[in-house]
Amino acid sequence: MDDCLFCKIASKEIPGEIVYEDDNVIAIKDINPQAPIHLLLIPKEHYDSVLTVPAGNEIITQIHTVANRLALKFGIVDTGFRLVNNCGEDGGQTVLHLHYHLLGGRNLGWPPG
Ligand code: D5M
Repeated sequence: MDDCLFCKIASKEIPGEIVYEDDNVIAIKDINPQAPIHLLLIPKEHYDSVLTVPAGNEIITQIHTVANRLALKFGIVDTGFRLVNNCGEDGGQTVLHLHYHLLGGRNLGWPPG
């Protein structure tokens, strides 16, 4: 997409603090971290949200696999972590390119705000 922040980060048109990359997924540090570890897992292909991922598409599984690897790499497997997808306005989605937040490194409250 032409005017999409995360498309531009994925294509390196604008910088992001990249911590992981493969053919389909990029992970960056969140610019406004809500926990000691706060990463964004972003598919390189543009989807507005989880609602527009076609049935049978593997990207969600791939993102979960990357999340597990990064949780290990960032040392938050033993203490626990949270993988969050915000969808739509009430869900708190502000960037209209599918992404998951990987949060850890502190005790995360429940329910979320
Ligand atoms: O999450 C969108 C997230 O994207 C939010 O936590 C801030 C983060 N953000 C916004 N711009 C940037 C850049 N340039 N680098 C890294 N992180 C960024 P949402 O679920 O849509 O509210």
